[in-house]
Amino acid sequence: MTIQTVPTTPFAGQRPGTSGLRKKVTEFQQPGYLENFVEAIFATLGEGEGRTLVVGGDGRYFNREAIQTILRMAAAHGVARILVGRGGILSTPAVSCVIRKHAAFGGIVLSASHNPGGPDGDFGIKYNIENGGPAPEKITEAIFANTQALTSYRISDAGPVDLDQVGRTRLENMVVEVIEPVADYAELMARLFDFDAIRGLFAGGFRMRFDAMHAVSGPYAKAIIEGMLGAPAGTVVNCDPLEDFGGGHPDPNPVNAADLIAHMRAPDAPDFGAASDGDGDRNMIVGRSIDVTPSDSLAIIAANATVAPGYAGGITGIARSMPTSQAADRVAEALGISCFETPTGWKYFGNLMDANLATLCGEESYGTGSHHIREKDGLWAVLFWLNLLAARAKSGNPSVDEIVREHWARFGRNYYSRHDYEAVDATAADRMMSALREKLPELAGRTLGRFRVAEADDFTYNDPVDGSVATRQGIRIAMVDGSRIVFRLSGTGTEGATIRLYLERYEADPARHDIGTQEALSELIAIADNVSELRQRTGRESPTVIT
Ligand code: VG1
Ligand code: CO
Repeated sequence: MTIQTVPTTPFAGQRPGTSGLRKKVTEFQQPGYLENFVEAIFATLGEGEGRTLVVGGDGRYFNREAIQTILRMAAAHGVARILVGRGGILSTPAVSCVIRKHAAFGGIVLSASHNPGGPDGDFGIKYNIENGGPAPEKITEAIFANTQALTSYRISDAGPVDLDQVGRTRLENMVVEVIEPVADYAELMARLFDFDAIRGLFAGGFRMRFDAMHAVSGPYAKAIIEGMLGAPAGTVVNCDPLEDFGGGHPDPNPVNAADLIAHMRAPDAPDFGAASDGDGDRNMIVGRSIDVTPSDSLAIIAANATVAPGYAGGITGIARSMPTSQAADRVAEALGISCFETPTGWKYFGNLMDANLATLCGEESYGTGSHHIREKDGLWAVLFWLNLLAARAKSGNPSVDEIVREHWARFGRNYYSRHDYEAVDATAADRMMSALREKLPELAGRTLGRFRVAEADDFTYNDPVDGSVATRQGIRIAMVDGSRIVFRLSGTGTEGATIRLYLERYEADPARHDIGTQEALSELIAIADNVSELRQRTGRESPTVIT
């Protein structure tokens, strides 16, 4: 066993995006590609003999190979102890949980989340810091700078480590501890939610369908929902993580989880439907007639937070990403707490939670979470809804649809939709964004259709905790009546550019809460196209995906 120093040259394009470095598997398979990025992580962390790290992934194709490489490189960089999920499996929220619980120095998450997997699919790698959250921009930028300056990487020639046996082994001087992926996470969930009440709900015949989409939340959902909460076997479906997610797109939205939606609309539909994504940090909540928007889910969780034991003392604040609807802002106002607006990506929530300024956080992209960890957490959101339904069961027959309708009746409804234009020509997308940026100064005060523009800008975030500034985080056109049009380019795609158009309109009147979402937003959709010339510039007639 020796530690080798292997000469290398930089690869272009290793700048982490919204959530780590995501590329085609074939790109990661190039000799030195993964090694360079991991070397850049260690170079950024600096010397630190004696540290504990955590590593795990969503089980997608290349996960096991990548973990063996990372273990051999960690051993070569003086890491004292590394915790790795059995089979190389750890959901993103579980990594965050394990880092915090075991006071690790940080962790490496292997996932491309909602992007498809398999030999022709995507792979990804992300570094999380000691609070359990994604590294902030100053660290990801330092990692990128290091990828461009490398001349060699260090790696042990020992191994491979048996990832399938729980227990301790050694690689060089480093202790490798293979842990049960679900244990620490399940223990945390049991402390946050009223498991007795949820058990009672299932015992009373309440039926649920959890679609794990052949991805990493399967083992977690099965152990907790069927194992600990007593839901009947078969409640959790598609629960074995597959290297290619069964050929599907592990993204829990009504388009990609169409099978779940079909089950929820069938005559014998269960009471409650839920799904999660590739790495288990996203969630979708589905009732018998309503697919709950993630923005509404955040607002509803906030309005009802105290039903769950973990939040019985109330919440200090809410944070949402800028494109997420303003439904949560109304709840924050009613509760007399702050609502923060951050750029897209969970890394911006970490400081707010560390400073206890925000308890709950959410994104329109099916991401919800709280300060229990520092990642969004799919199963957590599902357990919150189960806890809420169990609490409501005490005073009648609970239903997701009723809870949503009651919420709209009290706070008004924020009609909301996201239109994605995927794999668009990158130059055309950049030109569209630049042209929009140039138009911004003249938009304020203008009348567009029946809307008047209150404000138009390219979102800048000033972090209230560390004073850091993030610029160019998305173009917002805010109307006087609270409606909004937002444009962003995705930072997680691996092909061309993905344009995201976010649309929102507020409706206070309960008599008008039953309009189809696209219909309710149709005027804004037309205005968005006019202002941006999106169709003309991209040659696309319609979005690739509407959620
Ligand atoms: C997308 C979502 C964003 C989310 C990110 C990571 O980013 O819009 O809200 O935080 O994915 O989610 P982008 O830059 O493509 O819009 V996950 O579940 O893929 O880690
Ligand atoms: Co994810």
